Amino acid sequence: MQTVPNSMPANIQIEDDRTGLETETLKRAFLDNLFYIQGKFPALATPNDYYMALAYTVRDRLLRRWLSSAELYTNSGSRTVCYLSAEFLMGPHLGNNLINLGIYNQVNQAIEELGLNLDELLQQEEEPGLGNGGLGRLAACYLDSLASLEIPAIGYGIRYEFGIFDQEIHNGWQVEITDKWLRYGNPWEIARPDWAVDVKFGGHTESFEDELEGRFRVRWVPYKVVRGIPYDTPILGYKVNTANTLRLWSAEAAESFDFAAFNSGDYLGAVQQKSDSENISKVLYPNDELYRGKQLRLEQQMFFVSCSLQDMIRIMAGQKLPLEDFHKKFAIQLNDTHPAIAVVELMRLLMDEHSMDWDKSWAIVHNTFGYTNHTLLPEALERWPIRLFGELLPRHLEIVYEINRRFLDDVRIKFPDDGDRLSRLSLIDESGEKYVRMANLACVGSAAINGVAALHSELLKQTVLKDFYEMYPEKFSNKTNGVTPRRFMVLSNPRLETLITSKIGDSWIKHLDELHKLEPFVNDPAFCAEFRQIKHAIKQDLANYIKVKTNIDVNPNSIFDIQAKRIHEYKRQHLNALHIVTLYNRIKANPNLDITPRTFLFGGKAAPGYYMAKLIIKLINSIGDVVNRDPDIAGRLKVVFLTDYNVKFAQRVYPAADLSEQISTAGKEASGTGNMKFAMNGSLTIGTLDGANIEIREEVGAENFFLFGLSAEEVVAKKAAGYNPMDYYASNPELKLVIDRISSGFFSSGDGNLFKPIVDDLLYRDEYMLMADYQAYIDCQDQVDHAYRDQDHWTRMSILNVARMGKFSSDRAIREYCEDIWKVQPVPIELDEYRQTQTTLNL
Ligand code: HTE
Repeated sequence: MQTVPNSMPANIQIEDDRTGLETETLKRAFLDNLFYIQGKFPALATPNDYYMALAYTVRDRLLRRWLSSAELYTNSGSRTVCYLSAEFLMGPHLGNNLINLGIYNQVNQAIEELGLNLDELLQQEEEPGLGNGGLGRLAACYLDSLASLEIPAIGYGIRYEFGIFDQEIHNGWQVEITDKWLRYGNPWEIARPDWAVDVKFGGHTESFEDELEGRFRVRWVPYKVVRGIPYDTPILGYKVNTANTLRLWSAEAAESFDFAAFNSGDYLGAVQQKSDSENISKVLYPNDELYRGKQLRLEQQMFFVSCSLQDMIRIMAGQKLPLEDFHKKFAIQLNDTHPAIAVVELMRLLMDEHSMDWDKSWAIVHNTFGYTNHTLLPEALERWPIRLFGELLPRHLEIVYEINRRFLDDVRIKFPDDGDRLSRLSLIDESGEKYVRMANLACVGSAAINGVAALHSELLKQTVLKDFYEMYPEKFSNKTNGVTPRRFMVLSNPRLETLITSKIGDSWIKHLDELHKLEPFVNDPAFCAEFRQIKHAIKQDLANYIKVKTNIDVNPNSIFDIQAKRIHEYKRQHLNALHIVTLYNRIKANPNLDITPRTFLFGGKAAPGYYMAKLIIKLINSIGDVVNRDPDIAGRLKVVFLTDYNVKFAQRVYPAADLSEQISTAGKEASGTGNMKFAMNGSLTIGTLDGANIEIREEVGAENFFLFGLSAEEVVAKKAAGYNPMDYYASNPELKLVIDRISSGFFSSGDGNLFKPIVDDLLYRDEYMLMADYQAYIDCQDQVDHAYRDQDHWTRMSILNVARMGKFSSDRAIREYCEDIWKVQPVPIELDEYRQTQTTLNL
């Protein structure tokens, strides 16, 4: 394969093994990587070896784009977006890179000719699960859109050694298994140890007079220093040459041994210090929307923020840009408050490490940051006890106090004699034990503040950030979330992609609004039939997968009714469970009931310490155990818990849904993004007026959306009027029967205590108002049942959902951020040819 056959004409060129896209070249490159990188020949190669060989083959084809992007950004000093996020839930890279490079079909062909199967190789990839849920996945979608729109951008985060845990279900209960995603190596990252930076923690501060300027300065004498090593992953845009960087920091000891401790004989103490340092990037905290004031978490935040800011300063120095222009070079977005310490750390770096004065530093800092809020839930609000904060970050506490002093002076001028307002706005909570309020810090330190859906942004202004809205109304805007159609349509649903493209061409993939061109096809019976066949085939695939994984038979002609998201009381998976029990009771009472067969699918992880969420998982599995084998049900209802739901699994699930459950208590789900992924794959939504559901319904049309339940305003009013969930139990016989069935131990082998915490909560507290929404939900589900019987009409609604979801592309969201907040322009990349010809270094 390495030599030119004699028969080949002399003018034929051999393609470069690292870049060529001909089938023969791809095959040669694949075998070359198998041999020289994996060190295997085919007879010994495992499926993982084949995956790795293919991953390197694809990575090679990315590198010229990546280096050309880096080179142009370096030479042109282009304005750059820095997306700071404690989570990036990237999902598998291989398939996405094949799509964005536009070489899926060529590679598929080459792999087939080698006697292998591309789908099987794709399944080998262990996904980097470096996030919990929507917030982390949003960061990943935004990186895809930034690159696709040719915007210079860097994603900064933490290279957790253990990402979100793998979920197993034992006897119906969730069991957490550590996620060893790096076990077989990660072909997508390149370590850059020469760009390592040091981060200080603890110790004390000393003031001194600057010898040159005679100015008051502060020196921080830390207790420990941790080194951050950057690991870079290329983020290729869709069919462009732009390849941006995801830069994740891994923590190491600053020196491999503490020599002082070592020489004094404390060998184990020295090793201990080393492993303490490495602990910082060891594990992702698996709580979604639940704040826990753990010191290690604050260390993680400070660690990646300081590494990232120092990296930006290094980049500016490399480009010979003056530090005074920091805010012109970089727009930094804070993904919730997890990186909000950046406001303080940038002040410190500019003042203490680069001898800038306060006013100049502050002018830069508060023009650099934007802050995105992702939740209104009070339990998610980050606030660090002053003592912990001051012990870990003594210099930062001083700076926080000074920012606060100056800020509160401004507040006094705008709102004289309003002490309550001052204490609400203060960066320090002084109502009891003292805390640093991170949302307040983010608001003061940012030029722009946004929520993630229209309702959420309005509620922010009326509730948790009301005082900040009154202080700085001009900072506030809405940026409704979006998701990338490359991963969540093209990659995950190739059959639908092919059908759509055959009708309207492929430019919808970059301009999702063009899906509108599908609307006329709702009147084309052949199109509708094909659309319906595709949905059915995908459901059959998922049914096969479920059979293999769980040995449960599910009927692909039944309604696939899916709720896939983190398990949370506010998301109300247990309301869905009440519906299942309602239908079960109806069939038990009337075995001949005329009911549309349904398969209830649940997927999602519970935070390991969230007892109620774990009990909800057990409840769903327990109901499933009874319903699935009750002969009276005769297969009309099936309940399946999809174990270990993650991005890879999600890509199978969204395309297979008929009905998408978006049933949070109104006002609680900031946006949701799964709701978008389902709808753009032709699933109909049953949902409340919450988050982005409202905007989805506006787009797809009320007649193509199953709406139920209290509005956010009604929820608040009902609470204020004195909500008593027991009233609903007492007055609604069908609801009473459902609750009694669960309490009786019917689903728990007679154990009437097992689900008592759920039942008691519903009857006596019901914070999330399941009881109030129950009847409306059941009525709406009955409408779904009837609607599904008219398959022509259902298909029509489904097609219109796809056709009208264009707004929810992350490209639209990112364009809005670029125009309103970041003020950045595209920088198109020309592919630099030098790699193939250059044989000397032009230094
Ligand atoms: C919202 C979800 C929204 C998504 O962000 C969420 N917010 C968090 N997690 C989410 O999925 C969050 C996690 C930890 C701390 C604070 C917030 O719940 C992206 O779609 O509605 O904006």
